[in-house]
Amino acid sequence: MISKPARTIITYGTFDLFHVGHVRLLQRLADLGDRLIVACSTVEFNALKGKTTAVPYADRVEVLQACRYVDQVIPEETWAQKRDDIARLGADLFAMGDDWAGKFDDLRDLCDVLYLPRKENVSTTELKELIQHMPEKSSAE
Ligand code: C2G
Repeated sequence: MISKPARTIITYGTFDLFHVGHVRLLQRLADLGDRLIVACSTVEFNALKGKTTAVPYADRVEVLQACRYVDQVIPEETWAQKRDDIARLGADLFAMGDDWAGKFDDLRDLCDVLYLPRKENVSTTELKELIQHMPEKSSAE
């Protein structure tokens, strides 16, 4: 019986303050293939994106590695590495949340490209806002 070749999926992101929006995306991506690779943005690359992170890079990598849907985590250090990553890792599908819709269509000569609807009402930015305005102690205490 000839087994069908494993379908490899790759996605990129900061994954700061790992939350259910990230989980849902990774879960849906894992359902689309056999191997999910996540490229996690380094602190230096986030600086290029104009982003600061609350969680250190090594911790964001460890959290992603602990996620049941993720098979491999690699560093994301440049915008341009995607083409090399896709070729080197044999990715069949590049996918992101749809806040990036259209931004990576140039990769379509290398692999399928998919943008999935973001999970509503949760983002790292919103979490940071919430945390900053939380009372020190709950009124019940
Ligand atoms: N995401 C989502 N739903 C949310 C929040 C995020 O589906 N509520 C998705 C984003 O669309 C992205 C992934 O989760 O595909 C990671 O989000 P970020 O950590 O914010 O990644 P970002 O800073 O957008 O970096 O080269 C690509 C960049 O590195 C993407």
